[in-house]
Amino acid sequence: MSTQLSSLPASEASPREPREPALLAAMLRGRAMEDALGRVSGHYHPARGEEGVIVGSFAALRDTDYGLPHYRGAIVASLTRGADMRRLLAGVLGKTTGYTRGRQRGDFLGRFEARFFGLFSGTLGPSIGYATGAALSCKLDGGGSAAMVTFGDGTANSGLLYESMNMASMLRLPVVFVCQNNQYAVSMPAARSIGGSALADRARAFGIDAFDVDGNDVLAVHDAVGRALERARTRGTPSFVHALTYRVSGHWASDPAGYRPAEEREAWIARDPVARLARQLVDAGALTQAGYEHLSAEAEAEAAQALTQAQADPLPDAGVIADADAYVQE
Ligand SMILES: Cc1ncc(C[n+]2csc(CCOP(=O)(O)OP(=O)(O)O)c2C)c(N)n1
Ligand SMILES: [Mg+2]
Repeated sequence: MSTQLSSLPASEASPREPREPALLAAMLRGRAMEDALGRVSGHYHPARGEEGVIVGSFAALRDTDYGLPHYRGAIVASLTRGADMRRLLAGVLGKTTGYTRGRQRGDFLGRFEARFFGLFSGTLGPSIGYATGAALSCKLDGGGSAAMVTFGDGTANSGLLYESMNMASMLRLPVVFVCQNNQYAVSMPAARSIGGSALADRARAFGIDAFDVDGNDVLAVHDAVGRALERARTRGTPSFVHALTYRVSGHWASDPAGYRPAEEREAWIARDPVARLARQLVDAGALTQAGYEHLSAEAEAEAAQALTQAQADPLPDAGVIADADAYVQE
């Protein structure tokens, strides 16, 4: 499956390649890649169930925009932006063939040359500041491009979000803040950690346009983020998109997540974003059930092959890790 979304126009279907099949393929490939990884890494933080937010938002970027993903789903976001699946998997396994050549966790960083930045440490929050800085550079470069950052509900309590929203409002920066609210921060429910008004209201308090969107509806996310990015590119204004979704897996692949009710998880699995778009396409006659199963099987075969290759790739020599940076190829 070779559908690339990096050139997909924001919030509109290309006449030759309608966005729905491309978004479905991107979600299926991302899920298959993460499932393959989950079989060999219990420490990996899966984004299962959150693909609607991740794919919907990152597919709305243009090549000239900056994208800074939340750590959960960062490799799905990178895949959506055209990265190579084998290299993404190799990065998580610490191999030299990963985009960071084994110097930094591949699920924390990404494909730098695609204007795709990740976390530079395990600390959550700074990427919101980096995105705001990237938006300032877009503005200083004369406009026409934008920056987008996704972050979790737990990270939404970081002070840097509020400093960044204030700066974005006052300087009119072309930045889109997207909250990937999966309703948990490790074992802490968002309902017990986010005080006061709704997250979108917090953004409005800074004079920023803010929208709530169903995060399990990839088309709604793609529309909302696409419109916000277009406003940022053409008018230079910031936006905030609050996308409600659910963390179907544990905090990491081997977390049994016994701290939350099984019925809650089951109710959200019934709203799965991948199955939902597939059903919409089948109901509309744009895809057959057999066609859907073929696409799924194709994504799984691609992921299995990419994982086998990544596992066979070499680890870096211990000596080079400390004396070369993660990105620069000497
Ligand atoms: C500043 C900071 N505080 C705490 C942590 C530890 N930590 C790692 S993941 C995580 C949960 C973050 O929740 P959220 O932002 O909702 O992301 P999710 O894991 O749900 O995708 C926490 C608290 C951290 N990495 N950085
Ligand atoms: Mg969360």
